[in-house]
Amino acid sequence: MTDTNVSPLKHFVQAKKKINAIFEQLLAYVTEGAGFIEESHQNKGPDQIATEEQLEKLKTFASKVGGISEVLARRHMKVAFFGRTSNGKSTVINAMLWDKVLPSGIGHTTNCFLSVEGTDGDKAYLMTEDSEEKKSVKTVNQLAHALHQNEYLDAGCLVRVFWPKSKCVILRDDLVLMDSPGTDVTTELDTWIDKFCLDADVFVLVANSESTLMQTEKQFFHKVNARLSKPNIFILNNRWDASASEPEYMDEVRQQHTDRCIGFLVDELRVMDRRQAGNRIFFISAKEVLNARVHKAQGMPEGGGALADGFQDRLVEFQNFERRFEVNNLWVYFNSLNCA
Ligand SMILES: Nc1nc2c(ncn2[C@@H]2O[C@H](COP(=O)(O)OP(=O)(O)OP(=O)(O)O)[C@@H](O)[C@H]2O)c(=O)[nH]1
Ligand SMILES: [Mg+2]
Repeated sequence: MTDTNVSPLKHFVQAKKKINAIFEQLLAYVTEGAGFIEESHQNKGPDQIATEEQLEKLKTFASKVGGISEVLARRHMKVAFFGRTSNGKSTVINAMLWDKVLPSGIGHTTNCFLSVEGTDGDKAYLMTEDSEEKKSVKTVNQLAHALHQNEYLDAGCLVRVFWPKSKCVILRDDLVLMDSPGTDVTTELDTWIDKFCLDADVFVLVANSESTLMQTEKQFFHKVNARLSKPNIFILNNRWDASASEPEYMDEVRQQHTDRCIGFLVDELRVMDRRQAGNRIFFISAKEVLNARVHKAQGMPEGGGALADGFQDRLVEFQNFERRFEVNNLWVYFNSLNCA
């Protein structure tokens, strides 16, 4: 499993629980205090302990504390993954979850929005927008089957997958990961953005390192950028294992991709500066990481088969992405509290 002992998100979850408890107590004290003073006012006797003005202040204070504790308790971190079909969005999410949770690959093209969030129970289930029913899922195949069976599903609808927190460390951290159909399969980009993106905290563009960033992918982010002020974006150049077959071009290709991604984030979207952009671009192989993690979870050696050259470097790069991502999420969280 992931190294949770040092995970910043783990500290965050503990801190969040403590803060919640403190605010709940504070709210109880303030509400009780305000109630007590109000009662003494209603009696209009000589034993009034505060002025009308002080009572009003106390009530305002109580409603502020109530508002803050509500935001604190409710806050989820929603991360949305986009990119052209087959770039590996579902595989990236599975790799982060250490398990084949979402269907991916041939015949398993994601045909609607799929969110994955934690449940305290020990059984996975899914919910569709059209019903309150919790439909059980045991395996990826079942999930894929359920998704294909459901004729009402189209690219614009959302299926929520609830996965046991006990099986997956990052879902304990109140994270919601959202998979999407490829940005090239529909022209409904505007509707998608309104429906699924306006409340996303982080966007991950899963690009294919075997080709360059496509216009459809860029266009999508231009539209997001027009609706949200400075969206928080990461770019994953996936399928980097392909570079192992042509090592002589690897550095050059990596530099080219990096320059283009930086140009996109800094000059085109203007969402960050060059220094920040350098920390937002990663070269990974989600498929390798997923396989390695599934093998490890089953107690088998990490590779479990022939590994392409440079596997360890790509694995470390994926871990670096996850670490940066966690730290970024903390930052987003505290920023959002400031605005609350
Ligand atoms: N070689 C290689 N193959 C990968 C990698 N990541 C994903 N794949 C493969 O690419 C295929 C498509 O991956 P998916 O994760 O289904 O891609 P997707 O972006 O979710 O595709 P859609 O749902 O159709 O939009 C699968 O067969 C994966 O095993 C990678 O890093 N390297
Ligand atoms: Mg997919």
